[in-house]
Amino acid sequence: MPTVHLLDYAAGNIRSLVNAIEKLGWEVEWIKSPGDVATAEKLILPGVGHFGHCLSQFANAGYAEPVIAYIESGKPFMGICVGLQALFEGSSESPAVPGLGVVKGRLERFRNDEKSVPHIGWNSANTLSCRDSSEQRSVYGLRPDSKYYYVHSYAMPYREGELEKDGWNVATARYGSEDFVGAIAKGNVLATQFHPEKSGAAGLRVLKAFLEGRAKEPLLANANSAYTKEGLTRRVIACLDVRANDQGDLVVTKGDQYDVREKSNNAVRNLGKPVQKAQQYYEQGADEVTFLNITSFRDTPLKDLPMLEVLRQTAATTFVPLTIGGGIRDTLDPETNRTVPALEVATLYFKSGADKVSIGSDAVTAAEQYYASNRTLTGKTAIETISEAYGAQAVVVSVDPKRVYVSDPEATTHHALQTSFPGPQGERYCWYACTIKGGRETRDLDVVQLVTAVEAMGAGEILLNCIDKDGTNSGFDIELIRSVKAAVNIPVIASSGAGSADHFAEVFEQTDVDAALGAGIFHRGEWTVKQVKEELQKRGLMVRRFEE
Ligand code: 1PR
Repeated sequence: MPTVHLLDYAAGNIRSLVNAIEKLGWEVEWIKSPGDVATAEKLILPGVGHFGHCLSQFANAGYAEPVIAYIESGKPFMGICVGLQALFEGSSESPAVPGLGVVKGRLERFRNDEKSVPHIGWNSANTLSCRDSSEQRSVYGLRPDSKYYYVHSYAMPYREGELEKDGWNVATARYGSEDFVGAIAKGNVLATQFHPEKSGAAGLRVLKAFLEGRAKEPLLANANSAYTKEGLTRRVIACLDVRANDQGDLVVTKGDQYDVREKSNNAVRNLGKPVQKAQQYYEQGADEVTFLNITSFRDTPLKDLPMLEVLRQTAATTFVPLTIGGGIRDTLDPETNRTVPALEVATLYFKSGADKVSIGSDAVTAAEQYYASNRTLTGKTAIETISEAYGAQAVVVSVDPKRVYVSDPEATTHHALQTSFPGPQGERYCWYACTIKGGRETRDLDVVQLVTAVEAMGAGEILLNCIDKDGTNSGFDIELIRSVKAAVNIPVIASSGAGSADHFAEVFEQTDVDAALGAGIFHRGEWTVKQVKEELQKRGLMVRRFEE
């Protein structure tokens, strides 16, 4: 098997990259010390998270000079995400920490006045030669009708001609009104801001072209013009609620307003096997797959080895981002009697192939403490510690709100909104109470309080469920989604209630939500992810084209 060297110098999900390389028939060897760098014949520098954290670790371990010397030697080099950012002179994320300076320029934070930050999702990477139909040549397999998975808050702004004058071939992407560098290539160097290992077939094609040294080649087929529009696509996420059934097997289940037991015989509803279902949704074009371990509050996740195995097996064949939720909190290990910090629990999941972890109940407790202590950030919560180590983009907060109706907004101190769907007594207002333990306990904290607190703590995304809507097939709670979107700048995923492609279209047309998630609609086979995305495309909403 041909070999490629990988330099793993900082925290992050490196497992997916290894899986992708192995899937392409290559073997990974690790650079274990600066002295190994010169021995590599092909080198990949990955990286995810915080520029300063990554580059400091990198420099302190003595890698800066050998890597610069390696690049100058002319041998093939690829940087991914922070591995691209490292090539520049610096980043406003950590002004005092220098980059390698191989490429001129400094990264800047995306503006969040018009859009969510981080930039999470599928966007273009178009080179000039890609865009110019007279020269149908592809740089490292990049295609104008493909989309690639990005997740970052800082980017190299694109200013036409600036990098090109130094000989760089630049692929750009647009987020809101900002153009930024999606990938650069020159001579032996390729670097991508996006994650090829998480970009489905399109990303694997880029990785393969690098491994096989195919920097430029004709486009294999003409671009599908329906999909060449630049910009971030609407993300469609498939969610799998997973738990053990009464026989002890892990199954995909689905509740009606969180009740997952069949009315007829009280058995846990069994809708399939987690790994197979995830694979099926990947093949249908799901932009992400989320697993929620819904009964983890009962057992310690340290005992949760089958769930880790589900993740490992899924990550080996499913090259889109994977999120895992359930039981991410400080946990007492009954065997050693030691409290295992949430960060360690999350690390178990990241090492098994998760790209993000989702925190539910623990986020509510942390938010309550935040308000009780006059909005003090302790640096010790699960959100803060995981966000610090793995980056905000790796921390999702899953919210399980439920409606509380009031006839007068003055009757509550909570954020109440006027509703078009009055309560049982005709109440015209409602607020959304946060719950924990899968909706079993309701807290005196509203959803707006929760999301603003967790954003301050460093959460990178909100997964917004709604107990009233869950499993009803009646559409998303647009009022709830609008109020949460108005409260935060981080991306929000709409969840609960999807029953048709129209519901997905409706939530994207009527709110500026960043992604929409469905569960039962896909598990029951009423719609495939592919069909939903085709409908969105027909209605002029930009989606990622599925590629074999
Ligand atoms: O509190 O950090 O241990 O996390 C537990 C996680 O498990 C939370 O994210 C919580 O949302 C989830 N959870 C707990 N109990 C249930 C349950 O259903 N009994 N599921 C549960 C939450 C909601 C969505 C669902 C959408 C879409 N499920 O994930 O997939 O509502 O459904 P639909 O499209 O069929 O309407 P912690």
